[in-house]
Formats: sequence, structure tokens, C-alpha cells
Amino acid sequence: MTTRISVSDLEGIVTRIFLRAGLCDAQSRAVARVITAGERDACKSHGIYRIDGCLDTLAAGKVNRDAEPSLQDDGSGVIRVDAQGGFSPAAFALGAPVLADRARALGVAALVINDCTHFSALWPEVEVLTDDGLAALAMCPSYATVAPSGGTVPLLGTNPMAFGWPRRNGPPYVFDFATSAAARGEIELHFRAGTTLPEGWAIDSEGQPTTDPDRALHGAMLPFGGHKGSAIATMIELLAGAMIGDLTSQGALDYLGTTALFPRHGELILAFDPQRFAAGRSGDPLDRAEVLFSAHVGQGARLPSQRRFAARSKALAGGIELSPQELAKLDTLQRGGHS
Ligand code: NDP
Ligand code: PYC
Repeated sequence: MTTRISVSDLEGIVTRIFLRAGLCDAQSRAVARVITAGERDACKSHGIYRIDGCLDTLAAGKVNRDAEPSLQDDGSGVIRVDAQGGFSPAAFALGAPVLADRARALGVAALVINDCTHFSALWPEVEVLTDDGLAALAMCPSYATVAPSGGTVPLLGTNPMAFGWPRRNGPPYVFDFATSAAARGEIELHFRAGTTLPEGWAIDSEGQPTTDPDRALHGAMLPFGGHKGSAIATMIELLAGAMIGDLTSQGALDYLGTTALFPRHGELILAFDPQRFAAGRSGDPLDRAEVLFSAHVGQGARLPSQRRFAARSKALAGGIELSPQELAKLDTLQRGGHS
């Protein structure tokens, strides 16, 4: 039997768990916000399930519990936030308003986040920008767990990429996915549940296809779409790793030495002002986008994030549904019961 809990109550509980674990106030609030958003939107792989990983990373001293992100802005189209080894959400919160202003002023701008501990979904970030009328693209490496197409050895990360497009009447068009066949979090959830993986997600340490989550976690994950996903994941290593002077997924794994904790690396977020790009051309870009979206829905296709926004509406109206096990876990964590 599940229990419903309001979004604000859950956010309060998660915040208190992190404060009790010694994470500073600003970091605790920023991390709790994205974890609660994951539960609210029924994205279980990046919801409360991630609390353990954050606490493990804190306990191992691999995230700076008192990090105060610092902004470097030279007035150009590239804005930089040094996360100072803290979690990425607080760094993004500092840079996002400057990124939005600069994108409006120049038409396009980029936010570089360096030296952050990263575990979260990227859609909460692109949605901050679509809420401001901007289109946005966010990406980051992770740690080496994915073999490139044709290979068998982990080299790339699960490297997520999110895109958002603003809509005047209703939630934005947003997609956000790992460039591996599935996020590592999904495989970990299958491992916990004792269920097998769909075929095509992973190979074992001998390079053979496997549907066993444990063998997958000790072998290599596979990119989505074969050589295409592999190339996109590589692009993310280049743009959000090498280009921004931060670690690639291989570097992040070498630095951390384990996939049991959350990796430290950078992130790249681009923001575009559609009106600036369309200036002088016929047709309003947001109106033209609606024609495209209607043509999707009109033939029965669903838009990405449609499931998520439906879950959000339900949670905001009636609360987030949690299982007895999840509630018991939160209770234990609130009492400092994390080992
Ligand atoms: P999924 O495959 O679950 O979903 C990806 C996207 O596709 C979502 O926007 C989803 O919308 C949409 N979608 C799913 N099914 C359909 C459909 N039938 N038609 C149209 N759209 C559809 O994502 P992943 O498991 O690959 O990634 C999950 C999360 O993990 C992401 O948020 C990602 O940022 C995060 N992640 C973070 C990493 C990190 O290092 N920080 C690493 C890897 C992943 P909807 O939500 O509405 O279903
Ligand atoms: O789900 O692949 C994943 C992931 C890696 C780091 C954070 N999430």
C-alpha cells in the first residue's frame, strides 16, 4: 500500500537528510530540489534512490560538503562556474540567470561548469531556461562504463544530453536521455529488483551480450543506436570534457577509482534565443514549432516528457506516491541511519 506525500514535504525530508549528513545548507537545498523533482516527475532512476549515492560520496570525502560555487564572467558568450568540488545543482543555480541574460543579449551563450560532482538528471536545468523563453542544450560526461560501438572495454560515460524548447501554452518540449542504451541507474534498479535487463543494454566482462544486471555492471554498457550513440557520446566527451578543460569519463573514473561513488567532471549548457535566430525571416519560431508538435501528436506519437509532465501534474495535485519500503528508508536516513 503506497502513501502520498506532498512535494514540499518530501523536499523538506530530503533536505534534512543532507543537512544531517553535514552537507552545507545551499548544497543540501539544491540537491534536495533535483532529487524531489525526480520523484515528482516519476523519474525513479534519479529520485530518492540517489540519496544513498550522494551520502556515500560525502562520507568518502569525494564531494566538497561546504562548496561555494564561484562565477567567472568576462561579459562574453562563455560564462564559467567553478563548482569547487560541490554537487552540480548549486553551481547551475548560480550560473543560470547569467546564462539566460547573456543568451538574450547575444542570441546564444554557453555556461561551463567545472569541477562538479554530478549525479542528476539534466531536464531540471533545461527547464529553467525554457521557462525563460530560451531553447537549451545540456550535456556532460560521466565515468567510463560504456564500450564504444565495436569495442568491449568501458571508455565512454553514459553521457546524458537534454534539449528543451519553450512553448507559450503549456510545458516545454524536452528530451533528456543517456547516450547509452539505458542509464546506469536503470541497470542498478534492475539489480536491486532482481529483474533481467532487456537485450542490447550490456555485455559481460568477456565481451558477451548479457541480460544479467550484475554481469552488466561488472562488464560494459552499450551505447544506444550502435555507432550513432557512440559518436554522440564521444562528442559529449569532447565538448563537455576536453573543450572545457575538464575530465573525460575515463579521467573521471581514473580520478575516483570506483563507480560506487559519484564522479567529478564538468558540464556544458548552451542557451539560444529563438527570436534572435529567426529575426528577419518569416514566421515566428515558436508558432512554427507548434505545427511540428501538433503533427506528432496528430498521428498518435507522444512527445518526450509528456509522461513526465503528466506525472508532475498528478504529484502536484495529489502528492508523490511512495512505497512502505521507500518511506521506511527515508525515515532511517532522517535519523542518520546511513552507514
Ligand atoms: P529514458 O530512456 O527513460 O527517456 C529518455 C527521454 O525519452 C525522456 O525525455 C522520455 O520522456 C522520452 N521518451 C521515452 N519514451 C518515449 C516515447 N515512447 N516517445 C517519446 N519520448 C519518449 O532516459 P534514460 O534512461 O536514458 O535517462 C534517464 C535520466 O538519466 C535522464 O534524465 C538523464 O539526464 C539521466 N542521466 C544522468 C547521468 C549523469 O551523469 N548525471 C548519466 C546518464 C543519465 P518521458 O520522461 O516523458 O518518458
Ligand atoms: O544513471 O548513468 C547514470 C548516471 C551516472 C551518473 C549519474 N547517473
